[in-house]
Amino acid sequence: TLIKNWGVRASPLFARSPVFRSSPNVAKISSPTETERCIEPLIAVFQRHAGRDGNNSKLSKAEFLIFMSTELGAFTKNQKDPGDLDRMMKKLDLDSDGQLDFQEFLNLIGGLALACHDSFIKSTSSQK
Ligand SMILES: [Ca+2]
Repeated sequence: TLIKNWGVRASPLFARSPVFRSSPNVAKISSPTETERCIEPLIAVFQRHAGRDGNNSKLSKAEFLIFMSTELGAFTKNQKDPGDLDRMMKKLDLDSDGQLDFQEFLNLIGGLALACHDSFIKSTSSQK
């Protein structure tokens, strides 16, 4: 399957990660690329926040709210209605299990990256 193939392609990336590099069977490996380096902190921050309740594979609603206020404070501050974060969580929770797994979390990160990219494009095109 596609996901399986992706896993195979992603494995050298994990081998380069400092977390996995300590493994004795991993021989000398070149340093990670800029893109590869971007992925690891995303996993780390997700696991750190998701792990508050002992299960680091899913963000509960309480963990999501802490994540939003500590990691995305500038964004959260702009949300005038406190119900906005509730609605955001509901929208991100695609399987409606009340928690965000890493894939659902990535939709949030991807959405934010897209919004940043769009505003960057707008600001650079208006400079011309
Ligand atoms: Ca979910």
